[in-house]
Amino acid sequence: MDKQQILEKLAQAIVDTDPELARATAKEAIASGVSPLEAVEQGLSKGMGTIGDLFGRGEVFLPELLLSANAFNEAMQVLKPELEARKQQIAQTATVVLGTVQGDLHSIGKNIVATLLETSGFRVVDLGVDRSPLDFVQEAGKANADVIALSCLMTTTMPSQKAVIDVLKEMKLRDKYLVVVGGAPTSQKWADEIGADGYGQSAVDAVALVKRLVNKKK
Ligand code: B12
Repeated sequence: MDKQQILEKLAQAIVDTDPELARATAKEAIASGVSPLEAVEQGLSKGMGTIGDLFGRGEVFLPELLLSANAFNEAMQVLKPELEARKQQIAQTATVVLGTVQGDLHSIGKNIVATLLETSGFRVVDLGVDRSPLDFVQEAGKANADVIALSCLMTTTMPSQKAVIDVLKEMKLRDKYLVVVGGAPTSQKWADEIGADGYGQSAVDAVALVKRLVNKKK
């Protein structure tokens, strides 16, 4: 099976909500020399996008979404150690406090961002999901963070990203941190609108963005 077929099989395992197939195909990908990053971005995430579209059109329902998320996590158990094994040895000094914003329970994309930032040498404090604006600000202070990274997967929770920036401004802390946003409904336009320092479309973008902003601020 060539690389493209393996990536398609990974995506299909997510659409078919099949954890065994997802795990086995992830192993097959590694054994065949497919990069773990490509397996995540071009395989698993594509499948997740497809099931999300089917859900959006009312063709599948919440239980299927949950099962797809489960299959995704199964495959990640194989791929995460492979990503970590490729960890870059260049020591980064920056600390990133990352979480999904208030009202939003989606964690898969955030977890990938956390893994890639870590494997690129950043110190990551993962706050989990559904965290209030004040939580972000307080935890950033405790961690002596350089960057606050906000994940959001629903149009309805986008205002929670803005709320973090508003709280930072109110507390006169806005200049202390770089704030980056991401998640499917967000965009560069949105980042500009709420006064964030940057937007990343994918976990790979998130790493490039944080590197660029941190180096610029030094
Ligand atoms: C999986 C999923 C779930 C799972 C989540 C499991 C989990 N542990 O995360 C479950 C089943 C729990 C779920 C629940 C719900 N969901 Co849901 N879900 C999805 C789905 C299908 C995929 C999301 C995902 O994991 N994608 C894969 C990852 C890898 O991609 P990603 O998250 O976009 O992350 C990448 C980038 O965005 C970026 N990124 C992410 N974060 C950040 C942060 C920064 C700083 C940067 C730079 C980059 C970055 O990097 C990541 C990797 O490349 C989406 C559809 C979609 N197309 O997004 C719907 C979707 C987000 N859900 C939706 C809905 C409606 C819900 C529910 C309300 C359903 C319900 N009726 O209960 C609940 C909400 C619960 C809540 N309060 O949050 C809607 C949202 C609609 C809207 N208003 O915008 C969507 C779009 C589906 C749809 N088409 O209608 N969901």
